[in-house]
Amino acid sequence: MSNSSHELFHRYDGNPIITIYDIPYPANSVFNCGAVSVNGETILLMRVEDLRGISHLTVARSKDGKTNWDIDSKPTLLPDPINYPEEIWGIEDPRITYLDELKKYAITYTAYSHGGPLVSLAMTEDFNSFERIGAILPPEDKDAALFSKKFGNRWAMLHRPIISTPYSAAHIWISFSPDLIHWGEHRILIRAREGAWWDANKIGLSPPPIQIPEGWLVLYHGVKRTAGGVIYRLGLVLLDLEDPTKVLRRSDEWIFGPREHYEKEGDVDDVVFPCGWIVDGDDVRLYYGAADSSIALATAKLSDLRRYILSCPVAVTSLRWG
Ligand code: BMA
Repeated sequence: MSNSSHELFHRYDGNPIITIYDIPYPANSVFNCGAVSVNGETILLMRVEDLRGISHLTVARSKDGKTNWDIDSKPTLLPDPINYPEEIWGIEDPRITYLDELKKYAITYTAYSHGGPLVSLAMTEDFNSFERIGAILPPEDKDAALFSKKFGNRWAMLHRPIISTPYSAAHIWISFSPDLIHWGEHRILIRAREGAWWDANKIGLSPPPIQIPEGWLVLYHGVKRTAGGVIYRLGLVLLDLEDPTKVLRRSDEWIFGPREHYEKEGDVDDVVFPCGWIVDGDDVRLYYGAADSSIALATAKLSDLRRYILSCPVAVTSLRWG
């Protein structure tokens, strides 16, 4: 029942829910994961970094989405650099969107190529077998997720080209496609702020946008550069339901940021990095990588998120090309 950004998400008491000690084979870390509910079972598609520093994806399943995780005994989806050379340095940070029209789950993930990170796509019906579509956006680009339905006859995707120079910043873009493979109509959608803001200079999409009666709810991360390193925090945006190129609202304050020890200390300190959230009635479960070292859970009420985003300022900046 809160209008305060500080109380929207509550950390689960049993955090972190999955650590490297839960992975049944040798690896360095487990963190950023996509999340979906399939027939009432929670499925996490987790980024696992191996002992070479190269990441792959592994599935974890749980009945209640909190405990008793059943983790695949070996990597579920390995990079395939023979057939997909852009995966030479691993696959990372999956976001999962169910496409009702195709009756398939679309997984957008980062492939780490010789040319830098880029956006790749794979499809699955069961999280056992996967159909790779391959690279869909060239480097440098990451933090991509699909909307769950078409607008007119085109799919839409949010993503973050990195193109950051002394004169430009890393913003969230939107692009459209007739077939999920060929993407165009690229435009800047949500701009990084400037100066001392928590989301100055570099932002990126976190989990896929979710449809609510008021529009599309977007959770994004802002990366603040400080003398002590960077801090990853989260904010909310509302996009128009019919026309997602329109930003309606944006939170000024971050709504969630590193606070507990497992978020503040790890392979990369001060990071909360969600790639998945599951809506179950009025309950929202947010699964996030903590300090690039473990997976944690925070919960919120969808009604509180809706009330909060509608209390946020109307977006005033020009949406097209800054
Ligand atoms: C981002 C991504 C994430 C990672 C974060 C913090 O650029 O690479 O996978 O969690 O940095 O290191």
